[in-house]
This record gives sequence, C-alpha cells and structure tokens, in this order.
Amino acid sequence: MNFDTIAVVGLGYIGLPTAAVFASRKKTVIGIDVNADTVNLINRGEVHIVEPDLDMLVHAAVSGGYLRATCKAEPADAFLIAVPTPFKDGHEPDLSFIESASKSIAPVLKVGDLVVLESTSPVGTTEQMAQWLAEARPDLSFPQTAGEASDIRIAHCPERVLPGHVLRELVHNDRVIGGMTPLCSATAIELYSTFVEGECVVTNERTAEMCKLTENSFRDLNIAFANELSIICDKQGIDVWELIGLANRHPRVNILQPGPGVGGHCIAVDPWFIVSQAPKESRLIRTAREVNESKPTWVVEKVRSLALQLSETEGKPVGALRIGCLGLSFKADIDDLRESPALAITLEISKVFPGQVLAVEPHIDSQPESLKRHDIPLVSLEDASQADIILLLVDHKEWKGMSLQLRNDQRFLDTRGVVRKPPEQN
Ligand code: SAJ
Repeated sequence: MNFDTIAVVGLGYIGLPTAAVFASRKKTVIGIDVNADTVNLINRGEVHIVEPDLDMLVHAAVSGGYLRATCKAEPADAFLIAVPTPFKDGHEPDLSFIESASKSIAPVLKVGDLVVLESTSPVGTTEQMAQWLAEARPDLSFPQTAGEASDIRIAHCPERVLPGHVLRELVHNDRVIGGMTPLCSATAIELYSTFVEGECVVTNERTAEMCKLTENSFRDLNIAFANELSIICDKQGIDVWELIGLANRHPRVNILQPGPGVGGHCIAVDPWFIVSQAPKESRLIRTAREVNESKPTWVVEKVRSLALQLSETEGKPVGALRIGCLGLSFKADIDDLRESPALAITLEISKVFPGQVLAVEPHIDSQPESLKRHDIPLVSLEDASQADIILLLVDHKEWKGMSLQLRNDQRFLDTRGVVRKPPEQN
C-alpha cells in the first residue's frame, strides 16, 4: 500500500516530531491540531515545544513543502492519533481528546485508510475508537464487525520515546504494533517502515495498550522502590546512592535513582489507567504511585526540620532563613515544568517560608507565573548558593559534579544524589 499522504492528529510532544520525521522521508504530511496558534506557528516553520533538533526538522519539512498544518481534517491514506490522555478526578482516564479526534477525522475517511492510535490508552480504547468511527461512518465497514474484509484498518501503536531523545528514539526504538486484525497490523508495519529502524513486533490491540502501561508502571515501581529506600536510608544514616551503586553491582539487580518525586505526563499518569480498570488486583502498582506521590511532602518536611535545627544551632530566626531551590523542571536537562515535583516542592516550601525562597533554573529565561504569584525570584546558582538551606531538586548537567563549599551556618539537601560527599572513614 502506498501512503502518499499521512495525517497526524495532535501536534504535541509526540505528534509533531512524528509528522516531521515522516516529512523528512518525503511523505506529504498534514498536521491537524485544534489550536490555531500552534497551526500558524508550524506553518511558519517554527515549533512550540523544546526538543533537540526538532526546530530544524520542522523548518526543513515546512519549507520543503512536505508538512502543512491545519485545524480541519483533510483526506489522507493514514491517520495517526497522538492526542493527550490525561486523567479526571479520582484518577479515571479521560478519553475525550481521542473521542473528538476520532469524530474530526471520521468525515474524511475513505475505503482502504489506516487509523492508528498512538496515544497511551487504557485497555479497550482502540476498540472504543473504532466504535466511535463506525458510528460516525455507517457507510464504511470496520474490523470489529467486518474483520479482515473491513474498509478501514485500525491499530494501536503506542509511542515510547523519551523526551529529550525523541528524534533518535522514534527511529531506533522497536515498535509494538497492535492491529485489530493481522491485515491491520501488516498495514501499520508498512506505514512505520517509512522511518522505523527498530523491529516492528506484532500483537493485538489490547496487548499493545497494556504493554505501554506496563512499561511506564515498571519504571514507576522501580523508582518507588528507590524512593522508599531513600527514606529508609535517611533514617538509618546510610547514603542511598552509594547503597544503590553497590547493590547494582549484583548481576541481576538494577535499581533506578531516588529523587524528589516522579513528574511528567506519562509515568505519573499511566499506572492509574491499570489501577482504574483492576482496582482490587493492582495493589503493588497503586502503592508505588502513592509512594512516589508522597515523596515531595517528605522533602518539604525535611526542609522544615533542617530549618528548625539551623535556627536552634545557629540562633537564626526561622523567619529570616533563605532557602535556595536548585532546579524546577520535571527532570534533568529539559525546560518542561508541567507536573514537576521540583516546582511543586518549591511552591510548597514558599507557603511554609513566605518570601524566603529563591529558585534557579538554567533552562528557562523568564520567571514563570506560579513563581511570580509566590514571590519567588529566579536567581543565579551563585546567588542561591548563599542561601541558608540549599535544596537540590533536579540533576541538571550544569551542576553535576559540583562541589559546594558550605559555611557552618548553611545546610544542603540533595534529593538527586548529584553532589557526593566523600565516604566517611571508619
Ligand atoms: N525519575 C527518577 N528516577 C529515575 C528515573 C526517573 O526519579 O531513576 C523521575 C524523573 O526525574 C521524572 C520522572 O521520573 O520526574 C519521569 O522521567 P523519565 O525519564 O523516567 O520518563 P519520561 O516521563 O520522560 O518518559 C517515559 C519513558 N518511559 C519509560 O522509560 C518506560 C518514555 O520511554 C515514554 O515514551 C514516556 O514515558 C511516555 O510518553 O509514556
């Protein structure tokens, strides 16, 4: 099958790089997004998200005439849906973006088209999407009723790329291809073969949905283990990073790193999709989420007790202490502040110590609104290093290996294990 024209619905962190990579393979790509500002920006060859090399790729794709963005769906040979799947109150998945994306493309579908759901989704969402499409287009047949003979082919191929490495991982990662029928899978493989150099592994759509949720839940559980260890080690007077480094020398142990909590739009969300569908059975997955969600509160408590100690030993009034927070983004070396435990902790600390908090974030230029509202200035690392309590929240490369010369009346809390203390001599 020839995919002359490919439509990508949702031009965000996944959709835009995917559209640009198809365009770089000289496919005609139509990017569809509900946000007119995003559409206009892309049509000028610019980007609204920070991802290495994406700006160059999009600029080349648009100026070469291969990529064009629009708010209204147009006919294509394949449609990729890459819209957000957040959760609602009570951690219930919110499929409304997938529903409206499906309804927006339904009028332009024609016999032989392929529709791929890339958004991370609870089990059963691909079948639900197929149902929405079938209801909107009773004149076409779909795999859930017509099987291999269907007019429209449908598959779930979850995205699995790591922010910060999206363009490399899009090409090199293996893809899980969950077609609703073997023909749907084969058609989806043909589409992805345009640029994927990893292996395309076939399964059904429900297993593909669960596979993506499993990958992110596995990481969440492993980080929860590290976070729980960090709290235990703090109580026991053990350096958790040294401990994990030692344990990981065992050939079958591979523990991830503790931190101030788990952020981002994926790992902190996706495990809830499993829990919401199997609440009684998902005890471990739920507990891991709870452990990771409670870590920011532990960090705030730790700062509070350091402040009390400092005021007792150095005689400084608690209300006069300055707290310098290093890093605001949800993980290292990016500018993304959404769902960031570092930002949440900084704001929470400023509620306990109003007007006493300073923040450093080398990846952003202007003070975010939330910091303005809490009266938290954005300062240099040098200025923050003069604070009474220095709190390291993100392991940015800017301060890896940094050696802090602390005064006697300063305290340092490193939630990422970036600044190592020399091992104590026995
Ligand atoms: N984190 C730790 N300790 C670690 C690793 C991460 O505390 O050892 C924290 C990070 O600081 C961050 C959060 O976890 O706050 C998530 O960061 P991440 O780098 O683990 O993952 P994401 O959210 O950027 O991307 C994940 C990836 N999934 C897996 O690695 C299994 C990516 O491949 C997925 O495509 C992405 O979710 C997604 O879109 O689902």
